[in-house]
Amino acid sequence: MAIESSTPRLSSQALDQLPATVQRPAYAREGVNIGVVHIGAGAFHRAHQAVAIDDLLADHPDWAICGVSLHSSDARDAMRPQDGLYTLALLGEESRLRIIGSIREWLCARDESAAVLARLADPAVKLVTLTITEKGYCLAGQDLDLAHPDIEHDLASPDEPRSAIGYLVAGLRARYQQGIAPYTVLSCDNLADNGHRLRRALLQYARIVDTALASWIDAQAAFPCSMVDSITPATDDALRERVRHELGLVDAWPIQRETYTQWVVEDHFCNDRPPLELAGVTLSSDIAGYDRAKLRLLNGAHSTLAYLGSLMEIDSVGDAMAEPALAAFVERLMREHIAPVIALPQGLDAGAYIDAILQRFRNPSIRHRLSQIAWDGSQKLPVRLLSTIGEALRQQRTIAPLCVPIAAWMHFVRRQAHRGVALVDPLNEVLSAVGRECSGDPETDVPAFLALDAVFAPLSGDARFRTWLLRAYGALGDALPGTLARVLKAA
Ligand code: CS2
Repeated sequence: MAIESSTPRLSSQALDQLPATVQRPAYAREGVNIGVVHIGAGAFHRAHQAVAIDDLLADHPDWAICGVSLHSSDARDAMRPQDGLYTLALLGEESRLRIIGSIREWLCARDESAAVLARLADPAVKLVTLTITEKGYCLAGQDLDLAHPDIEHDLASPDEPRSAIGYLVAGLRARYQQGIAPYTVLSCDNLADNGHRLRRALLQYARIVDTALASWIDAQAAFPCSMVDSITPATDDALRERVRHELGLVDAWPIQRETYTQWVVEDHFCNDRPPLELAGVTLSSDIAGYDRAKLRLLNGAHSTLAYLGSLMEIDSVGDAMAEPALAAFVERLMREHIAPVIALPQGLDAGAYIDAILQRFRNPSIRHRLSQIAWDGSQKLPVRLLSTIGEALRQQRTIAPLCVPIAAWMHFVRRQAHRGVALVDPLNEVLSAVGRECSGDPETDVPAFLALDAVFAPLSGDARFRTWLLRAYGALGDALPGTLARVLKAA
């Protein structure tokens, strides 16, 4: 965005002039040291993990963050002129602004690769966290996708990596060669078993680069799993304007999120760690249950709203929840077709958890666009909905309603392709090609999607899945946006 010259910019110097209502770093920023490297320093990290660290720095100054973006320089270019400071708007009944200072250094790996590698090799860095989204792991099923262009590139030149895995291994290799203890690698992405999957992929890569290094990583490094939760709508002009108005300063890239936040981390570190529990983080020996509940219920419901809502030409989660048939459908899906199928963590009251999710979706202070949630469907659906369908099939339960959001995604892909709109999805090319060929006839369209192994592999041959998907696709296909509500009532 164009920065107005007349309004001063947020900076360390400007902190003293902020209104008293605005919370600011409770520590002298020049006195903190970098102990964490974060790869993927986008909105979610800045709204979530960076805030937990910000809470700790006054008493634990050695855990400041070096925020790395792998490809885009946007965050670095926006943050450096602001001394790395940014505004977080917490949106709830009492919305408030807070200035976050925990990211002390901002790097873009694309043009500062040496600086990133030096940070990763720094013995003071003991933890590397990641939010690189599902696609950033370059996986094909459970394995590393060796044909992924970034992985191919990195394997050919491991000292000049492009991918997150390439960077993590290059950093570990430098530490191995210099006798420095490895860092803990903590995935904070919406991926089931995120730590285990990352460990497996990273070891596959390391074994190709150097078997002795791979053995060292296998024996010495740790990859805890974690569950992250906080709804973080993309930054928009309304937020920039609110921040400018309330601070009297320009912030080139403020962030917004709901007040609710949760971070559950498996207590399995191979090096020192920040005292995360003091920042409200739950350390647990088994996070699989929390992870499942969040991914299948909240994220499953989100993707359902995203695709059905988009077909109904609805813009945001709040608007979708104001559509009675859609709200009722998503609630029924969670209560009757997801929660009973999945193993929930002991002590979690599924009813209350779902109530809370519905309330969060209705948060009137938030405008969370469905188009943002609709991104990367090919990566999200297997984790969020297809895994539940697989379990429901094993339990001989009905899967009819669970097939509705999958069919909605197929129609969404088809509609975007026919409108000539590219999808935000790593499989855009292949999906758009399938979508362009779709005529609306379930008998030809659905099999074309099911042939996409990367999305449907374990389920595509299941006759019950195919039958219910054909029905759902047919029912949605006949409906106009205004009449979709009737289809949902019957689903
Ligand atoms: C959303 C998530 O964009 C999406 O796909 O479902 O980002 C969701 O808001 C977060 O996982 C909530 O913790």
